[in-house]
Amino acid sequence: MKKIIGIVMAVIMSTAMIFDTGVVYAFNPLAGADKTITSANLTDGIVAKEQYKDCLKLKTVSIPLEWRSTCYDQIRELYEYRYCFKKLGHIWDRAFYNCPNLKSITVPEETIIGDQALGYSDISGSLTQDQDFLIVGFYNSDAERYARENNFKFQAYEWYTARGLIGEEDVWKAFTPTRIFTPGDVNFDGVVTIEDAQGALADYVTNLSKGLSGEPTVASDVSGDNCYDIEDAQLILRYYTMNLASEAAVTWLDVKR
Ligand SMILES: [Ca+2]
Ligand SMILES: [Ca+2]
Repeated sequence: MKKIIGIVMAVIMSTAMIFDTGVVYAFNPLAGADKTITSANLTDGIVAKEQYKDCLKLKTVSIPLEWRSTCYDQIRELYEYRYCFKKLGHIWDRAFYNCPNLKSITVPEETIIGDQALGYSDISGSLTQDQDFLIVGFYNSDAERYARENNFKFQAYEWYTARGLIGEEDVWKAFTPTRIFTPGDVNFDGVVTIEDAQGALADYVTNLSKGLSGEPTVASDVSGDNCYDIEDAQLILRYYTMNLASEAAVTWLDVKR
């Protein structure tokens, strides 16, 4: 059994390397990070308020994965293993403010995200939002809440169970990324168009007639109030028409101002 466990762990750890390519930086969180870094590996349990603020060259942020052996399943008579991200309790307010080269971050299930912690900048002199910023996280997590309320793209991770890939007795759990949710793209074709505004309106009418509530996702709940209703349809239409009329890209922040 030990040998099998070792093989399973080796395979998973090699997979984990995909997520763990950053450079480890040791620092005092209260002093903030070195502003010249290009990558960071979050190992300290939290990211302090404004810790990476103004790290203009920062491109990649990774969070180590670690093995957690979960249990021996008495009924199925097999071991179940799971690997998870290292615990990261908080990414505090404006932790990655003014990091224009950081385009994506993967966030553990339990991490709480503070105000303007990700995807915001005032380098241009006024508050702006990186509309292409991608948050990778888990359904029903605070990362999803932050992406929904702030209109950032969101890619969900889902757990899956694999069995018998290495040893017949072993089960291991891992996660795999699913679709990317783009704010306002309710028909999931990758862009926000008039069809999304029409679709959102149609969803609202259908749900109203059936006495149902629409499902508030990162794509559908662009107002960020945890409801999918007429307000979202109106905002999607406004986002589409404002972008149509403007030469420069109009962000959700602009639309909601
Ligand atoms: Ca669309
Ligand atoms: Ca809404």
